[in-house]
Amino acid sequence: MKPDTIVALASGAGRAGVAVIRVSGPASGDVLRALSDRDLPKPRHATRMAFCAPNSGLSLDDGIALWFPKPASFTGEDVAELHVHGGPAVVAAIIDATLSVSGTRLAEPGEFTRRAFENGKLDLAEAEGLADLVDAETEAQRRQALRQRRGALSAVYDDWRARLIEAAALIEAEIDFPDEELPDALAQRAGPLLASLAADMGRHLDDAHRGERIRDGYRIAIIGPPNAGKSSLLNALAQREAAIVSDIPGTTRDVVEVRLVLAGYPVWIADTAGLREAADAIEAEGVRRALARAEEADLRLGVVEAGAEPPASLMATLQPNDLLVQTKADLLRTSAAYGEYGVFGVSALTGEAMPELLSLLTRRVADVLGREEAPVLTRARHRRLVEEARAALERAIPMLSRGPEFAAEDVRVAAHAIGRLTGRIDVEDLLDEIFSSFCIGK
Ligand SMILES: Nc1nc2c(ncn2[C@@H]2O[C@H](COP(=O)(O)OP(=O)(O)OP(=O)(O)O)[C@@H](O)[C@H]2O)c(=O)[nH]1
Ligand SMILES: [Mg+2]
Repeated sequence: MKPDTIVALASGAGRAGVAVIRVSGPASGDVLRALSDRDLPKPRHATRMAFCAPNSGLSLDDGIALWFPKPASFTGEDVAELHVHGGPAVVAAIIDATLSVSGTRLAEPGEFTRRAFENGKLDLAEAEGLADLVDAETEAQRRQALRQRRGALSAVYDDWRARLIEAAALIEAEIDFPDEELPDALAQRAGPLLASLAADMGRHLDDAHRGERIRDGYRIAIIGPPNAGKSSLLNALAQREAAIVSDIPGTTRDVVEVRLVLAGYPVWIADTAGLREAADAIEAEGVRRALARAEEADLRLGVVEAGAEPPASLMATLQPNDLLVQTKADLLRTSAAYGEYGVFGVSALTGEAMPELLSLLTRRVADVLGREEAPVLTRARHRRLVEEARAALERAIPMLSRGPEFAAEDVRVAAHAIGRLTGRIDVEDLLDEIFSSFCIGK
């Protein structure tokens, strides 16, 4: 069956100098002819065009048309791009005109990218990289997304898959021809192959969630007793009144999050409820959320008032390499050191030592996220599948010595998980979920 020809505004919605309307599918050429009343433009050459309504001949706008005959197009189908003036009325009129051509309809979210995937123009990891590139707001996000879009992550996964297939072939050969004198014992050949793969996967997983943090943000949680000045500290870091400050202990109940960009990396700083025996059920829920957020965070910023001892509940929540700060340094001149946590005296009120605290946080974030090395896991979906593959290999390796048939199934499970990463195999169930979350093609 001939696929529908899909139409969408490819540039951002709203008023703009230029808007780009993209058309993909077998009727794309008909759309260009119907709107311009002339032959198709030369492929991939910007061609000036007067666009008019197909039925009435009414003039709609002057612009540029681009014609990408299949397969050399983004989707692999015939694609037309109409560059018109970016006013909402112009865009609406041009889209209406394209939809009057038979076989066309509006695209679903992500549908252009989905067609590109289905026509083998990009694999799933590359498509995710493209979606991230469109969403990238910081320099680090842009670099990471571009690498993934260009296939750096896919190359890693494809290499693993090829090695798994090689190991599976060795194992299957031994199952199929058990009596043949194979040159090496199976365990000797497939064993090291699988072990080195499991080690590579382990290294890939053991990355402090760097790729996911660059994509979704590094998470810092501010925790400490009530009235310590946590909300004031958040506001000072954010340079706006994000959280309510008052001298009543127990003011903050919900987790209040602010997004910052430090050293080019996205960072979420969360202010939380003060840790204490709660006075009521709502505060108890606030404390529960505070502890949960602290646990999830990449870094906890413990806060105590200058001169006060940090309570046991706070010290129990802090982990090695976390930071402890004394607030309200303007009230007191002494500064104590608390064991392994370097203590910092700051004042949200006067701004004292705030630049130092900010640069310390910036260094922390850059140290963790800033190592430019091999392509990294960027999504929980990838982590899940790589973990699944590694677990299968770890089951398979010791089984090899018992016989090939004991290891074969788990090696297949591992290859299957890795194949799903790039969408080489069996991802029908994932596609709707993945592509509907893409904002391109909307
Ligand atoms: N002098 C001085 N007062 C401060 C400073 N930071 C906060 N305060 C005051 O301390 C009180 C408590 O501040 P908050 O920021 O609301 O404290 P909190 O830790 O968020 O408190 P809860 O939300 O109740 O847990 C307020 O009256 C603030 O004005 C500071 O650096 N210097
Ligand atoms: Mg507060």
